[in-house]
Amino acid sequence: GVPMATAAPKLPVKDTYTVAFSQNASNNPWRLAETASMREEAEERGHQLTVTDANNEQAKQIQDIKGLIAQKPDALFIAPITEQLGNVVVEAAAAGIPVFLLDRDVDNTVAKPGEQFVTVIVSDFVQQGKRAAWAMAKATGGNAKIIELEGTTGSSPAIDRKKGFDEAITQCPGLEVVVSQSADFTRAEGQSVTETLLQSHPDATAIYAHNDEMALGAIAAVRAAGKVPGSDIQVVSIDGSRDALTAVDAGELFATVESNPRFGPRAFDTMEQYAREGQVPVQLVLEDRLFDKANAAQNIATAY
Ligand code: GYE
Repeated sequence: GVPMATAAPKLPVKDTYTVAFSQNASNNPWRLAETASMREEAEERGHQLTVTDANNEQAKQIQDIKGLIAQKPDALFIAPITEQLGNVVVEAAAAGIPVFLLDRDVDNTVAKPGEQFVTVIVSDFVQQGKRAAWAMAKATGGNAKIIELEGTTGSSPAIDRKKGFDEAITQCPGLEVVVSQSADFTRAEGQSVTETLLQSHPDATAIYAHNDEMALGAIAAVRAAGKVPGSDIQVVSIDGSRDALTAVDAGELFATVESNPRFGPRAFDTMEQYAREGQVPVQLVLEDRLFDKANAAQNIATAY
């Protein structure tokens, strides 16, 4: 089983807590859904929640976290931009504040779960990458020249979604990644990077995007290049946002592997359990679904 976090700073049992959340960006619906889930759940439970937004800038996130540490919250949630944020997690631990990582990890040689931070609550990003590859095999009949749009360089989902996809396609000799480039998890870069890559790789027949926002930008670029998304170019991505489910239903996106952003209930359950029991597993993995033509439409109404 997963080891338990016991050596991180303790959290006393209280009725309500002062909690801080360092969010890394608010530039996509996934981030907004995560922040909303944290706020709703905090309010529901009577916890006081302070949220900062790092604007997708690592230097700002480090400053945000230092500022939050100075406020001495009972607990600190961090959604780190990249794995490079270990040092500031160590600072929080040194200040006696229990840290919980949300949706991305840090370099565990710098800050360890169960020691400098309590736990990390994530999806299985390697598995998501594999599922995206299996969907790609299905979409293309196992033959494709693939453009890969990577997430933010150095972020754990970008690293692991690439790893899982690469591992899975070793079993599919007809699937080949012809070029792979970061588009920073944003729709605008997804579009501009795809525009460029479709010109340098006119033989590409598919796009694997590490998140829905980049896939939606890519679909716009495919259309602008005079090609038809879903027939000339097959597109597969990860997240399960409302716009992506709509694109699946329209036949422009073949599938999106879910990466659930609604962390609030799990985050506060874990925090309260840590206070009560003094230990929780050092990693908590969320269950994700797959959205394709068969179930996209019926999930649009509840999507973010
Ligand atoms: O897929 C993406 C967001 O870290 C799991 O980050 C998260 C990813 C998510 O910007 O849309």
